[in-house]
Amino acid sequence: MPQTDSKISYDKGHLKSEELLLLYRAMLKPRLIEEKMLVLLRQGKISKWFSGIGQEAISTGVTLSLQEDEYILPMHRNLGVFTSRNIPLHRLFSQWQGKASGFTKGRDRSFHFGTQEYRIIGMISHLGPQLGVADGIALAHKLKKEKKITAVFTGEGGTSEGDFHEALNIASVWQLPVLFCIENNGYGLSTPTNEQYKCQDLAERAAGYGMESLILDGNNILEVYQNISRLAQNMRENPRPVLVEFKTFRMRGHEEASGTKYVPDELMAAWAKKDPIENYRQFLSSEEILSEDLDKKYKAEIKAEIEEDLKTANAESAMEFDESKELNDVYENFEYQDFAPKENAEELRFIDAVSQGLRQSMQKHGDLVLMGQDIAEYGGVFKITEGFVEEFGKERVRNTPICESGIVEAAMGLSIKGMKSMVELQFADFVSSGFNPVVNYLAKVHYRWGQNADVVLRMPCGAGVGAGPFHSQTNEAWFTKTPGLKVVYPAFPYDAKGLLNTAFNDPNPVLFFEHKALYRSIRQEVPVNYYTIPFGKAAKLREGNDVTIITFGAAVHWVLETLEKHPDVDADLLDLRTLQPLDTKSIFSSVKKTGKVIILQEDSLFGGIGSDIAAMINEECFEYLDAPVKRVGSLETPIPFAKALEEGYLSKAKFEAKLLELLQY
Ligand SMILES: Cc1ncc(C[n+]2csc(CCOP(=O)(O)OP(=O)(O)O)c2C)c(N)n1
Repeated sequence: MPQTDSKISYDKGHLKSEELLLLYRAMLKPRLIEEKMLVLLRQGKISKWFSGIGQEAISTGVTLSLQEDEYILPMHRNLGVFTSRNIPLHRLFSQWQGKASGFTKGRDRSFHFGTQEYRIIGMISHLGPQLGVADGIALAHKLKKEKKITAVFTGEGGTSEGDFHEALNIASVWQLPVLFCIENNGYGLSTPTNEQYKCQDLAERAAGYGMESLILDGNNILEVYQNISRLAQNMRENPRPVLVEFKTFRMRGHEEASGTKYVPDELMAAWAKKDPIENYRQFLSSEEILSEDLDKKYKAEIKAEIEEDLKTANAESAMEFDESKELNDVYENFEYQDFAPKENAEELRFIDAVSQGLRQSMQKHGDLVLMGQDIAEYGGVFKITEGFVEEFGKERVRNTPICESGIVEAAMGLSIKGMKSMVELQFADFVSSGFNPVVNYLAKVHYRWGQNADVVLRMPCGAGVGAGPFHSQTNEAWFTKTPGLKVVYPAFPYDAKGLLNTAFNDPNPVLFFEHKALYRSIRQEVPVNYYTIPFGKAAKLREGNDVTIITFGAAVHWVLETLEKHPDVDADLLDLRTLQPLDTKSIFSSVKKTGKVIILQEDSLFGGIGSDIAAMINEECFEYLDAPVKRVGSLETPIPFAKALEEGYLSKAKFEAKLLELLQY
């Protein structure tokens, strides 16, 4: 190897001069952009900057090793991913300035965006969730036999999150072609590695998941590029996940304002000598591949491009607030298509209706994948997917490890690849273990950058079955308050089937609540054909003039029992069926007619949807009211196990008295 001042030893292998130069130029571009950004930051022209200076060999090396139509999920320091995919710089600048030509219409900042055009799926702030999203994209590739890999980045700090462990485990169990890239840059914000993890190298973790791993010098572009190119080709042929730990260093603060005081000077100085660009420049010049003139030419060209594109971005006007545009982008547009029920019907239990709807949706949507714990051969704990493996195969009916977050994230990944999916939560209570991706990823992704999340979460929920605090919750209120989600809550077999079919046609994330106490207790004639029911339309189960009763789920049946006992009560009974969208029209017109309203919910009272409905009625129907709006909810305690305690807890016990009280008002 020729003499060089380089602190990094390079082996150019079979790479030709043009390729070697291309790699140099690719690293130079993010560096020069960053240098410009630091100036703009000092001038107060941009608000925040996460620097990747010193880490360029990883972003550019990995990106250039992949095919252009392979997905990459980068982090906040991976500018080189974006520039290596040749995104026009003015679009990046507009994105950082919150302008319309960026990727989020000013709705999200910095690198928090995705673009299908460039096959880049940006992070959400929570760092970890994208690791599971990469699993979903890779699963789609695998199911479609596309021989593509997916690369996803994390810092070493992010590897402490549960998402990392879940994603690696899922990828390994399912042998998904995901390249997990850890950029180990020494610090997570101010936390050094010895306060982040205890093993020698993070690559060791792969063994625990039955996965291969590799450690690479993240400052050596040739080591990165050649190894990842080879590995990627191999993974395309033999799909499997691989964990790569890139050793590198973060040369600037976590973000510019936070500084680097906590980093010892000697450490900084040692790594400064290992700068990936300067060392490589010296190597190329010692090899007589890069002349001084060519180097100058590259720099001048890139700087000119930066200046030109900055002008374009600066000239673009700032975003203006338009309420209807903001509201219109929360959900992907869905044109409801009505499939009418036919006459031929059979009596089904609630549970059979759900199962039949699911089966017919699987038949209708060839790309629909079901995921959940024990849903394959075992048929799920409630047996809703019994026989599905025989009919649809194990690729589409997938048992999952016990990792709700990772699976919701994988569902998101499938949607990025245009596939539909269902996640069966074994019990709705366990959605708390997958809460973050539901409320922060699925719910916000369409508003942020126009990507839909075509996911149905099935939520067996509710009390009355003596199952205690962790198998009895009806937790719809955790989701009805989050814009971007749809929430469906049927009370009858007929509705359950039709609404479930609609949920799979709707391209948005739908939480589908199924009350366990109704599964085997409620029967109804259900058309055997495939039919749909639109969201946002309450069912009027009784027509009356004295009082409006508003409810949903199992509570509908409690009301029906009460009305049986009191045939003289002349009530309008509304079963909401869907909570988001909410049929406010039917609510208001009924209240305006009767002048009295009682809202019954199974959940404990405070902060439930009943409170919002009551507030809306007060605002919209005040002058029509003959009595205060009455809310009835369960006790403000967790849900107890013993029969008498559970009965005492439930709002069912209070409803009759409250109704009669209201009628007397
Ligand atoms: C769930 C979550 N917790 C905390 C944070 C705040 N935070 C943002 S970046 C960061 C450090 C990340 O370190 P690392 O993953 O090593 O990446 P690096 O910034 O070093 O590239 C922290 C603590 C966050 N964004 N998300």
